[in-house]
Amino acid sequence: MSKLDYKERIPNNVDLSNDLSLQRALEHWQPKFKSWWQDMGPDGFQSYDVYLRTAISVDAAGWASYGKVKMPDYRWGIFLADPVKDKKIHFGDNIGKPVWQEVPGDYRSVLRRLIVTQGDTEPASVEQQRLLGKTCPSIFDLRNLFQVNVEEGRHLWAMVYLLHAYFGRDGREEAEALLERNSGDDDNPRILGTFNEPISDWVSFYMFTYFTDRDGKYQLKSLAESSFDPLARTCQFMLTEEAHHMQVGELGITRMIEKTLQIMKELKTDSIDNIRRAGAIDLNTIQKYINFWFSSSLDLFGSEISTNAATAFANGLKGRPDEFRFENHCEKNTLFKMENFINNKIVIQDVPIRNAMNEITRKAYIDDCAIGIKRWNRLINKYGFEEFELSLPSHKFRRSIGIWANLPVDPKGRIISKELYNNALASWVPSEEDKQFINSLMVQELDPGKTASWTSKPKRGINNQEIDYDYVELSH
Ligand code: BYC
Ligand code: FE
Ligand code: FE
Repeated sequence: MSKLDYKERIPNNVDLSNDLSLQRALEHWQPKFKSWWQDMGPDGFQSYDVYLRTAISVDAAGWASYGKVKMPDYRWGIFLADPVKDKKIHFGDNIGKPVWQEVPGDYRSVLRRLIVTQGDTEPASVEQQRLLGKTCPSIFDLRNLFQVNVEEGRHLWAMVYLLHAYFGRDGREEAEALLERNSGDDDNPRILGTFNEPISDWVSFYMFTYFTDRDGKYQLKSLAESSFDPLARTCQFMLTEEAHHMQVGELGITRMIEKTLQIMKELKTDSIDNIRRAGAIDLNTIQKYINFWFSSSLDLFGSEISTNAATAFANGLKGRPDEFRFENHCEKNTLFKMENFINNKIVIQDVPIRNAMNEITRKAYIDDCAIGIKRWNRLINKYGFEEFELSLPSHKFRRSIGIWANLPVDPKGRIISKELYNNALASWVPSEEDKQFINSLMVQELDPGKTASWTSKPKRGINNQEIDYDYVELSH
């Protein structure tokens, strides 16, 4: 197990001090990152002490240390999981050959595209969440937001390290461009759709960390299988940080639902108006936010049938999440049954598995998303409101990428008329009115231990601290 070196200007476990030109290149990028963080990172709170965890080693158990840090002083660095001796390629056409420590010339541009796409999402999410501090429902939540933000910043560092260390001049240019594209920018937006959607309220933040960070989990799992060993090891370590982001989402949604149920029980009502008047969020509206962020995140897996995905698998650049669970790691002439939409009809088709990798990953993701839904329904039952059930909409609903893109499909997965679809959409995803209502609830609560009206108090503090501990120190 390697300890992380925090004495260096750029903390790392890649022996940076022995590669002076790389160190210099990264030290050149570092101030640009810091100035991006000031301009595009969390608005406000930059001079406050925040109770943050920082990695101290790269093994899965006990890697974190907790303490109060000002965000700009966070020790962003470069941490890769420890190497495995004599590691071999374990999927695709090159099974059994040694993994690569350098980028093979043939795969250079594809690998760079994957790393840039991954890298682009990290700062994008920080930009999307930039204003949320102004409306935090508690300082517990505020601290969680900032923890997620600094770690996404570190994920950016992870990809920038790979670009600088292995892709020469174009890598350095791509690293600069990662700070130049901006979420939602008309002229120079982020690469993937979801990362240009505004996250202007905390309901969206929880949904994003539940659904979109979970895409992160699945993409990182796929890249953690890569034959390009530095990429695999980087992603393995990123996954340990990712788990927390999804927990923030799951806990946030759970607390919000719990508050709604308490109000429903107290007032003996399921009327949307009554619930809203009491300052809570009706389950109907929560379902709409689920519909929005889930459908948007499904697009992040790419097309169901993809030659990009087939090539990436064949060449060993990107595997399936948990590749070891599959029997056949080559999948040369194997087939996968999937639905397709041809000549206005849904047909069942056999597709080469290699071309179906995006769909296979998406299916694993959907099953994972369903776990939280099941838990929330159990909670709803516990409060005695069995007539309500939250659900994931169909994977065909509101898609913009792949087979089902731009088809009028309802949340149950039925193809309907365009007119019906357009008229009903505002009842399936948050309408302007819903958003206005949600925004009216978003008031900043900074009193330690207190929580905004629309959510319940967490049951446990962070790292065994009291629930009303001052996770963000406001007197500074
Ligand atoms: N929006 O064959 P196709 C995370 C493009 S999240 C816009 O369908 P492919 C995080 C695609 O780029 C994880 N464009 O798909 C979460 C391609 O364009 P080019 C991020 C899209 O290539 C929260 C074209 O359509 N990591 O970490 O097999 C907070 C045809 O591509 C979209 C990665 O994404 C879209 N939704 O797969 C912070 C991993 N979808 O090249 C962080 C790296 C597709 O023809 N990326 N396109 O111009 C990849 O593995 C792949 O690029 C994708 C797409 C899975 C995204
Ligand atoms: Fe990330
Ligand atoms: Fe994340």
